[in-house]
This record gives sequence, structure tokens and C-alpha cells, in this order.
Amino acid sequence: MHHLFKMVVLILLAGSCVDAKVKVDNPEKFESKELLVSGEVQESLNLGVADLRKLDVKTLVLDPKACMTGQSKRAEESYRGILLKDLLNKAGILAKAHNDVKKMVVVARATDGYTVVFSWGELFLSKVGEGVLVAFEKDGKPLVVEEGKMALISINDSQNSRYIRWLASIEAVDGSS
Ligand SMILES: Nc1nc2c(c(=O)[nH]1)N[C@H]1C(S)=C(S)[C@@H](COP(=O)(O)O)O[C@H]1N2
Ligand SMILES: [Mo]
Repeated sequence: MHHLFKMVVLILLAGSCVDAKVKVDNPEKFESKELLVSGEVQESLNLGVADLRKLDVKTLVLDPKACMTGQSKRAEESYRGILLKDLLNKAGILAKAHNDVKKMVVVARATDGYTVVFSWGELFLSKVGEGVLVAFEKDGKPLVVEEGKMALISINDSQNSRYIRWLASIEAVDGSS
């Protein structure tokens, strides 16, 4: 019985790599036009897709294993965007003392309130950080509004990749206060 249920769920999930496709009635109302980078930074940034395209654009490939289940056969997906750590370097993370950055938490929020967090160490001292991308293109096409227009994806997550559609803000927060 449980296996049957699992199979049905897997079949329903087949399709896009980072899914289960969540049906949203009016995705336009969640579209975020600008990404705010703020918090413990030297200079807050407000960037639309056109601004992101002028920065150091990277292309990263999401392995099907990073999908929700990692079990069904799905194609790789290629995402274009800016590494989150490049954006944070551009804004300049503020740290009073040298090791204070290690207390930092990076909070990514969407217009619908969905939230994902990273630590400074994860982004800057581990392989995970090399795969956390603020993306605006998938497989050569701009992300459609259902995909968030701007989205954040973590391609080195082993499965059920951290993924946010309608990315609205990145906040550097002092985890010690
Ligand atoms: N903004 C936003 N991003 C989100 C979510 C959400 O509710 N809001 N749900 C997450 C979850 S739980 C899943 S499984 C995937 C679904 O992505 P898809 O609907 O684009 O396939 O999006 C993730 N990103
Ligand atoms: Mo999910």
C-alpha cells in the first residue's frame, strides 16, 4: 500500500528537476522585479534581471539526483545566473572582527514568504557555495513567472535542492545576536 502510494507520488512529481510542480493560481502576483541584498553589508543592492546579466554570469548544471526524489529519470537542467557568494562579495559582508563572518547566516526570501538559509561558512568555505546560484535562465530560456523569473538554486545539495522561486531578498544576519 505504501509502495503504491510512493509510486503514484513519484509519477506525479516527474517533470521539472526541482519540483513537485506546485500549482499556483496567479503566479504573476508573486513576481519579484528586484532582488534586495541587505543586512550586515557595506552597500545594499537592488538588482533586476537586467542588472544581474551585467555581472559575472555563470552556467551551472543541476544533476537529476538533486531533484526531489532522486529516483525518477529526469534530464539535467542548466541554470544561468550569479553565484550568491559573488553577490555577497559585491555588497561586502560587514564583520567587526576577522572571525565574525563565521557567525553570519544568509537568509533568502521569496515574495510568498518561502525562505531558505545558508551559513557564511557553507557559502564561502565549502563546495556548496560554488553551486548556490541566483538564476534567471533555465535551459537557455528566461525563467517563466511560474519558475520565479528570479530564483535561487543550490546545485550541490544531494537531493531536494534548496530552491526558491520569486526570489525577493537576500539578508546577511548576525547569527550571534
Ligand atoms: N517561492 C517559493 N519557492 C518554493 C516553494 C514555495 O512554496 N515558494 N516551494 C518549494 C518546494 S517545497 C518545492 S518541492 C519546489 C517546487 O518547485 P516547482 O513547483 O517549480 O516544481 O519549490 C520550492 N520553492
Ligand atoms: Mo516540496
